[in-house]
This record gives sequence, C-alpha cells and structure tokens, in this order.
Amino acid sequence: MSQQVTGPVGHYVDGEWIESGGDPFESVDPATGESLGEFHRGTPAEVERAVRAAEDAFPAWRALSYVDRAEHLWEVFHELRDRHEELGEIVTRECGKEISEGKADVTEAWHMVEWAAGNARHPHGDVVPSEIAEKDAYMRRKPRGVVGCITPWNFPVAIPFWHMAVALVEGNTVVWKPAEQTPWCGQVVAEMLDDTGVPDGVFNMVQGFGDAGNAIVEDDRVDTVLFTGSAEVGHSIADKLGSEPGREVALEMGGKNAIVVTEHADLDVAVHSAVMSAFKTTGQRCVSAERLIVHEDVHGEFKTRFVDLAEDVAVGDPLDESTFMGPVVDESQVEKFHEYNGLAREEGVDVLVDRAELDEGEIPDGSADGYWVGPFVYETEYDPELRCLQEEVFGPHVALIPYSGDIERAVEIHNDVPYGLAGAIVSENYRQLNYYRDHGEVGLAYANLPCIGAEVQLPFGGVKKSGKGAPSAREVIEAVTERTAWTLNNATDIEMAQGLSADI
Ligand code: UN1
Repeated sequence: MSQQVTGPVGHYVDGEWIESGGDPFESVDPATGESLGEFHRGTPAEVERAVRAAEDAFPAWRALSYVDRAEHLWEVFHELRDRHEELGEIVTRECGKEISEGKADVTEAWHMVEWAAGNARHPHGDVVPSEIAEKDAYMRRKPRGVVGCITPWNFPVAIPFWHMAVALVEGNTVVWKPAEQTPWCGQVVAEMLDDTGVPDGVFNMVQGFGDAGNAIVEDDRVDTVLFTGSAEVGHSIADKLGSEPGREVALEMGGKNAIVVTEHADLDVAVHSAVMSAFKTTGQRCVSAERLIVHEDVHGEFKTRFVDLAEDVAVGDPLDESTFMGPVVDESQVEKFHEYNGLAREEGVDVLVDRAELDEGEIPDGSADGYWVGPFVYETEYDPELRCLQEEVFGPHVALIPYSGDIERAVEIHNDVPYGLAGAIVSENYRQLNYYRDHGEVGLAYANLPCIGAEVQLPFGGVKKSGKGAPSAREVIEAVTERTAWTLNNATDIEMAQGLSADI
C-alpha cells in the first residue's frame, strides 16, 4: 500500500502536537482488518487543555477581519484540491467506502471550505426597515466563542469541514474530536490547518472515543456543540445540553429514509435512484434509503429490475474503480446488519436477495479479515408494528413495501417512522411531486433523484428524531453565531417606536 500514517501521532492543542497520555488504539483498514497506525485516546484532561487554549485564543481571533480569517481556509481549499487523489485514497482506506466516494468526500470538503471562506466577502445579516425615519436597524451576527465539533467516520473529511470551516470564518475557535474509526483522516486535516499558520489555540484536535466527546459536551466553556452521528449519542447530547441556557447545540443524526415510486414513475430513474440510495457507501450514509415504497401497478417490474441489480452490484476492494460497494466500517456494523436481517426474517418478511454473507470468491484476495457484507433485500406488506421498518440499520438492508391507492397513502407510509432526514419521490406527475414536497416529513426531499448527494450550499438537516438545529453545511452559520438586533438613532432627539411618548 502506498501511503502510511506518518508525522506526529498525537493531539493538536494550542498550536502544538502533544503526546497523549491516553491508551493507544488502532486505525483499522475495514477492507483487510489490518492496522493502519496507532493513535491515542484523548483523556478528559487533554480535552480540558484544548478547551482552555480555544477560550484564550478567541478574543484575538474574533478581532481579525472576516477576510483575514478566511485566508487560512483558502489555503486549506487549495491543499484539498492539490492532494485530491492522495486524500481520497486515505479516506477510502480508513473508512472503506469505494474510491470515487473517497474522492467525493474530499471534494465535498473543499466545496464547504469555498462556501465558508467565500462568505467573508459576502454581505452578512439584514438591514431592517424602521418605523422611525431617522433610525437604522440591522441584524448583526457575532461569533459565539468556543465551538466543539464531534464528527462521524462516514464522511471523515467533508463533515469536519461542514462544522469547522464555517465556525472558524465566523470568528469562533474550535475543539474537534474526529471519529475513533478515522483518526488518520483526523490527523491529516489537523496537519492541514496547522500548515496554514492559524494562530495557536484557534483550532485544536483531540483524538478519542465517547469519553473525549463527552468531556467536550460537559465543559461549559464550550459555547456551541456541533454533532453529526448516531441518534443514540445525539439524543444523549440533547438531553444534556438541550435546555442549558447560553449553550447552543446542533445535531444531525440518522434516518429511516424512503423512496416513493408512484404509478407515474419513470422506472429507469426509479431503479437507478434506489440502487444509489440503498447501496452507495454500503448503506452507511445517514441519508441512505432503507425503505422503497412502490405503487402496486409498477411494483412487479420495479422489483424484478431492482433485485437483478442488487444481485449483481459489485462488492469488493474499495480502491478498485470497478467496485460499487466496499466493506462496512467495523465489526459492530457487521453485527448490527446481521442482527436486523435476522429480525426482519423473524418478523416474517419475504427475503428477495440475501448476499449478507459474501461467498468466499467475492472477497478480495488477502482480505478475509475485512468487514464484508452484501445487499439484503426483502419485501413486506406495510405494518407499523414491524421494527425492521422503523429502526435505522446503517447498512445495505432494504425493504420493498408495495402500496395501493393514491399518493396520500404512499406519503402516510413514508412519514410513519420516528425519523425525518431525507427522502425521495419518483414520479412524472407534478401533483404527486408537489404533494410529496408539501407533506413529506423530511428535511431533504428529492424528486426523480436518489435521496443522497446533497450539496453544501443547501441546508442539510432533518426533522423529528433526525435533528435539532443545523450542524450541517450552510446552516452551521446559525449554530455558531448569535444575532444582535442593532438600532442606531441618526437624529439629535429621541423618537420611540409604537408612538410611545418620549416626553420627560
Ligand atoms: C450523511 O448523510 O451521512 O448528501 C452525510 C449526501 C452527502 C452527505 C451525507 N453530501 O449524501
């Protein structure tokens, strides 16, 4: 393998690489089960040091102009582009997604950096008309202070920049904990920010597990916590911080996302969208589709075509460009996937494709210790009592649910889950599209497309149990700034709103 973990393997705190006192852990290549390098778990004391550094660095950083702060991010932008291939390969090796996705992760990161740094030369806030002629009213944005970022392994370069690029350009300082499955990506991103000469303490990175993340959440000097990851962890952060005055929390979590295929669907688009949504990233996007709700008039043909593709989809070495699905990220994902496949069987579904355990011949040479799974597809009548239709699996586990009747019925099934992140409709009928747009309970609604693949300049986030606030893409700006309504009297006497007398 060409690249290896190099350079300092520690945390980046207050402008220095520090050796960690925490226990060692390995970054594991999910395709081979082999170690890619050794890292150290951040301890609560190391997180505390990082938070202190970030707090101390805040006044001088916020005092710089937007344009000066953004200069550091432009350097990152160029580095991400120049090292696209190399970084894409690191992403693929560490989280297992196939190489075009590894590279797209890096592309998504520079798109976010471009958006955030570009904002430095874009008008901010609003000018608001006043009812008084000689008064000006503005909405101003101010940085909140220290922003804690806790990010997932499935987009190990893009999502950190969703959080951090905006937080930094807006004048906040950052303490970041990368996912424990992707510490190598964490290190590379930290090296990149270090190379820009960002002032000491403005950006800090502590490797580690849940206890390090928890130390960020528990520290009340952290003004905003941005979290993207599992619903379980996100809900526990919401329980801790949701009602704490003065501390902001923005969470983006999972989904039980669905695609509705109506009787007016173009079936080429429907089948293509379903395969992309269910199997890209081996079903491990928070926007991946695990439910396909298909009208009875087209269900037969859709099923035949979808099943054929699910039987054929290429699972294999994620560095090989002909692979469609790489491995899942670790053993716990393998176990969870099998557990839910078993549950679906117990719940009486009709299994259509079972490649859950790959044949030996399908596993790339020398990779028997990798975390390999293949598509698992089943059909079932809609039943709200079935757990397999309600709970997120985060793997290539997908249900075909036929429906009869009108679009209202399809959307009723679509909405009958606790989550509301992403979804799609495939239809050539504009009334059906509009109905879905207006009634689909999701933050990201797609028409005649897969339900994956959002762009950074769009809001990205969910409703119901999928999210709270907006830690993602362009809406991070809401979470990392405070708004001040600023009013300025240009006259020499005082005139009040609402006709209130100013006489003394
Ligand atoms: C995630 O859902 O895990 O929309 C992040 C997408 C990507 C980001 C996905 N831009 O699929």
